[in-house]
Amino acid sequence: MIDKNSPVPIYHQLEEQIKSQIENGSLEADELIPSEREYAERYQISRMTVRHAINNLVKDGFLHRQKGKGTYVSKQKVEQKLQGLTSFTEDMLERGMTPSSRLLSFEIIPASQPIAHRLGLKENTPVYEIRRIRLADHVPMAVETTYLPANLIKGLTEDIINQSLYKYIEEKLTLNISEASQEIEATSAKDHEVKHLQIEKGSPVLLILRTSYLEDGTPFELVRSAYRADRYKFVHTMKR
Ligand code: 16G
Repeated sequence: MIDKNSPVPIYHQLEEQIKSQIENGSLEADELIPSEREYAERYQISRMTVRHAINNLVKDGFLHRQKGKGTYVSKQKVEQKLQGLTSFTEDMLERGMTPSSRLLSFEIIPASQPIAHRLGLKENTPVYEIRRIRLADHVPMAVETTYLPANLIKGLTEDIINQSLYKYIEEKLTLNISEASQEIEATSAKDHEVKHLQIEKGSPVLLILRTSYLEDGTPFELVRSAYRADRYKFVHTMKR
């Protein structure tokens, strides 16, 4: 409840209260929250204070406004742990979500200099270029472009790519995926990402560039993924 004698500002107390209602499920995703007037009456506080709290929750992505309708609870972000090298399919299954892909293009191309360099290949060596939208419970989460040396990751088909690339590499090709190095950068979505991720122009995306290696140290993939920043966050634990 709200404690008017507390040194904690009232707007902040209300913010925390709404946040815990979202966390414990008493306010669900896509639910319309009470109006400013209702909150003001319920807690005997000013509408300005309510607005302050709600504005902050909108800014932090817990709530969103719909013109002429009201303020709704946003879908909470998918948390992706940065420990462990996992595939998109594994990540989503672990969360109880259904992974799927929409293939945008799939071809073999000669590797450009920067791609060849990162994959430890000679320029123009044939590589698969795979562009797919990755979805969780049918909601687009990321646009991913993957480059794989064609004479190492053999026999790829659309069917395989529509399921799990890592599963194919490990189970069918019996290659041991070992480690990856990754860069994460914040940018605003490019036009094609806006379209494929169904987000608004200028929305933030998390850009990930990953090079992954087999057990013997051979680089086997170079991936550029653009994740929706409104639905995804990366978490990791640090030991000292
Ligand atoms: C993830 C990986 C990507 C990998 C893919 C395989 C990141 C940033 N990227 O999306 O490197 O190729 O999983 O997924 O996590 P799949 O086995 O489901 O095809």
